Amino acid sequence: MDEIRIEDLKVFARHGVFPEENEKGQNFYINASLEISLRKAGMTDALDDSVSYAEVCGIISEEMQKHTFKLIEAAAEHLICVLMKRFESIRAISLEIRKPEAPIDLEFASVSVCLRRIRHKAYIAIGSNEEYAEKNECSEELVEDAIRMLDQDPECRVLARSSMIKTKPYGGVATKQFINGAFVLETLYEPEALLEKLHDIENACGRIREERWGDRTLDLDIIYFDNAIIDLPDLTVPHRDMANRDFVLAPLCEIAPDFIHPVFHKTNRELLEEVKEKCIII
Ligand code: A4P
Ligand code: MG
Repeated sequence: MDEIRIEDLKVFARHGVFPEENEKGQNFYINASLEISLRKAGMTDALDDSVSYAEVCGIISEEMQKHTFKLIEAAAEHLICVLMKRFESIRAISLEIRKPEAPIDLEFASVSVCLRRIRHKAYIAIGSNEEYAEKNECSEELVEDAIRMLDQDPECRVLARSSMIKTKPYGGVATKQFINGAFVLETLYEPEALLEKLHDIENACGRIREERWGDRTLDLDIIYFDNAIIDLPDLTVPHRDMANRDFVLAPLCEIAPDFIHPVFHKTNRELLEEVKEKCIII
């Protein structure tokens, strides 16, 4: 992949754990590597087909000075989010912040953090078949809240969503009617961090984990994550049982009918045609 590189951009800012660092300030040095296809700009010789490194340096400098973070980790995460939002053609960013004047009573050249973030696409199934009594919110409101919370997360953006459908409980444990849907997220989270984020949102929407496949205020499942095949103790992607569920595949077909399941090598449309148990209420 092509890259645009920025080396040792010097910014005077006030990040640090100690109050004197926030008051006095110090010099920080930023290295950034932006992964982006430069083929078109190479052919056209037009700045519009690339990313202006002057603008990137301006944004880094301004954001570093505008905010006061305790940790350079947080400053770096923030810079990456801002740059990814501003420049959609950047596929990945590696960003290093060096702090050579860090308050350490020993001889050292510099301390630094280096973060790398990649733009991913995750397909998420959403379902609810219980109201959140404490907040008096019904299933329709809960799914809207959850999608909004994800869209407002600095590391996520909802690119497209399906309509919501009514479905019969599947699996023989849940008793009440569900509403189900799907959406596609652009995200900078890696799969396990995304799952953690989804669990936080389920919890904020009153999810209590009593029994597997039981009634729930909110369920968010990762169906696909790019073309990844993941088999971890807490995470299986593509979702283990998705191919048996019309209430997952029909909403997915609204937003990605031709997406190919990386294990079964069939499109969502083909998988939907093969589902035997029908749960969608027409
Ligand atoms: N986990 C593993 N892989 C994934 C993944 N791809 N996405 C783990 C999300 N979670 C994943 O899930 C249990 C554990 O699965 C998680 O801690 C995570 O580490 P859970 O959400 O705590 O419990 P659950 O939802 O009861 O279990 P499970 O197996 O995820 O059930 P499903 O697949 O979510 O099915 N009928 C209709 N009509 N509509 C529905 O939406 N949903 C279910 C639940 C049953 N019947 C339904 C519906
Ligand atoms: Mg689940």
